[in-house]
Amino acid sequence: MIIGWIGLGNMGIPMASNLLAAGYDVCVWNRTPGKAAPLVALGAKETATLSDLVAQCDVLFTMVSDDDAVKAIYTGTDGLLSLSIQGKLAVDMSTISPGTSRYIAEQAQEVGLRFLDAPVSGSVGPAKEGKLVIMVGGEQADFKVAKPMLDKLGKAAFYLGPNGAGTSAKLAINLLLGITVQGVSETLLFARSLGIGTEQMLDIISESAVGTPLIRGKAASILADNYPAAFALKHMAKDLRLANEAGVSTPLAESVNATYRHALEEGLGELDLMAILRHLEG
Ligand code: NA7
Repeated sequence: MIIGWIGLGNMGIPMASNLLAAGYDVCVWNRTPGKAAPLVALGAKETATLSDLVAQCDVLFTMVSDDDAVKAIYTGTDGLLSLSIQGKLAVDMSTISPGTSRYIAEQAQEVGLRFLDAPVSGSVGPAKEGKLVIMVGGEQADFKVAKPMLDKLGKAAFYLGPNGAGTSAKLAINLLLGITVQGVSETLLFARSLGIGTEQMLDIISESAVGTPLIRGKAASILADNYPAAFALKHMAKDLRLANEAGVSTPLAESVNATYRHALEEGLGELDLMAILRHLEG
């Protein structure tokens, strides 16, 4: 089983590294060349074109930014579906709308490509440690084929039903993430304006019932007012927008969606989502 990995961003690199470390043969391709060096050093083979990648691989993983990127990879000119791909399995781990997942699955079926939507919860740290949470939609038989590989990427892989079910669950969990990060930010600012220092408040939150690994993990970044992207704010904004577009009544998430949109407009998109605190500080 030779794996093709498409998308070498913040998430793609550590995830593909884990498959290499597990002993899989991995070929890699990225739109912008020059990002594969750390993987090539671990034994990956970099291909110059998607066509070369497809010719050499049985299973294809995609981990790219958003709906437009996934459409470009699958249905764009010279995209995967234009290639000789019948009988292979594609696993899209990007976070995109359930509608786009279903659309790609339908298009894939027309050319005999099996397709799973399998987005992840967890950012760069869990990706490096192989501790992502993976939510999968598609045929159960295909999930069983992918499962041994998913087990090298995550600590849990949930099979949820037909195509679009994985991306639906991902939007739901990230709705909670976006709300939580704004909630922590407002809590810290509220405490600060009443004279309680941020470090003390973080300690209190951490020891309380609402203390979570997420908040503990962001504490150093908050105290240093330094937000290198573990999960870029622009991607969180995208996920909240997609959740909002699902048309379900979520009053809190709608308000949080607006905050992230304003933070994007302020130019904070490339920073970690925790930079929402900097945005709210004004
Ligand atoms: P990054 O670090 O922003 O990386 C994005 C990747 O997507 C990167 O490899 C990009 O290639 C690729 N990309 C973006 N647009 C395109 C198009 N149009 N065609 C092909 N490839 C593209 O994102 P993360 O790794 O943090 O996140 C990936 C997903 O997981 C995302 O959905 C998150 O919400 C969760 P480039 O290097 O720019 O050429």
